[in-house]
Amino acid sequence: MNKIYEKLMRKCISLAKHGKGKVEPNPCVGAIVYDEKKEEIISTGYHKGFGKPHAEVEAIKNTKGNTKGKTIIVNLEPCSHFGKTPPCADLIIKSGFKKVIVGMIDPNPLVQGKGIKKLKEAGIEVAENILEKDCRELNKVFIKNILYKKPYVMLKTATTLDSKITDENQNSKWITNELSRSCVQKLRSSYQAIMTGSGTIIKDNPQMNVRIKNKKSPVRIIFDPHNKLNFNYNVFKNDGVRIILVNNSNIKTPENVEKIEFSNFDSLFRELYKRNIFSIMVEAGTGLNSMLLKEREIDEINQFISNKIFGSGKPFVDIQNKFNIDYCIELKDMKIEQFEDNFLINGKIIK
Ligand code: AOF
Ligand code: ZN
Repeated sequence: MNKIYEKLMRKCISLAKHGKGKVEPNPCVGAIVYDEKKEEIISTGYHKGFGKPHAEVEAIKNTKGNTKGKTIIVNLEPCSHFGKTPPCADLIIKSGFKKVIVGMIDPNPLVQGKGIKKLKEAGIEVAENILEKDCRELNKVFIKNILYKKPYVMLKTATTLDSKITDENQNSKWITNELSRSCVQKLRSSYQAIMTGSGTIIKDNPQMNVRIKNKKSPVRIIFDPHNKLNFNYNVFKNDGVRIILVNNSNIKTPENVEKIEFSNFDSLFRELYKRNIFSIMVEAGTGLNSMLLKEREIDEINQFISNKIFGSGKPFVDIQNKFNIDYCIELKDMKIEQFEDNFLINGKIIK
């Protein structure tokens, strides 16, 4: 039976993904009503937008009352609280479901197991943690947001085999190949914001936009606490994209630029979350990368590795005298992908 549930959970995850970019800071959720006897799907639904009905409500509405004795599959534990909408667990009980298949527990402190408890107490059979890893991956941003009230932060870097991001003369163009670079564009479009430091802007004058048709460019967060930049750099161009400058001077910013003061990264990220920034991709140089890694503010790394060795130059991270083999940054769930002669290494930071 678990194989069928896994297949249906996979479908739930794809349904849930339709809500990406519209539900935040809520999770992406999909639901399927299934007839075990007939082995067929009766209806599907997903959470379509923030404040809108939950996935279960949508799927149940689409059954037109055919729910008695049926099974419902959801990638997130049905909620038990009154939020913008009433508890889904109550609706499931009232609808006469026999079984509920759940992908993962809702980390929201208002729910956290209470939905499942409610269902079980009503005599409903519950299967938990079906494809849990995939469900957690789908909602990694929501999990970070709800537990820490901070954005999910992914660091992307492109290095040589010896982990350099520039050569001795600070040249960093064309470290990785074209395929890797188009993957970076895709990655950028899947994050709400992109963050870089003044060093990178002075060196490369990047645009930090997404050059894929019909894809929105992310919010630009510019880390310049010591006011080294001026507003002529490409990143400040008024192209309709939100720009947030982290700067401690009292300079007057153009009207398209918001300003935040910097004291430490923990409060910076809390402030960004308060300003509705839920996920950030960091594309920066050694300085900002190192500070963020040292402060353990990074959740995930994507390191593109090229088929070159510089032998000298700047590494993507350099935290002198801080870490050693007994106290180092460790990653889990490591993955690798190949782009011709380049590789992409991906992993999550163990906190
Ligand atoms: C579900 N199914 O489809 C979603 C859930 O403000 P509300 O009422 O929309 O509640 C938001 C919270 O409900 C959210 O933080 C998460 O815990 C849960 N989201 N739960 O059963 C859904 N989107
Ligand atoms: Zn709900």
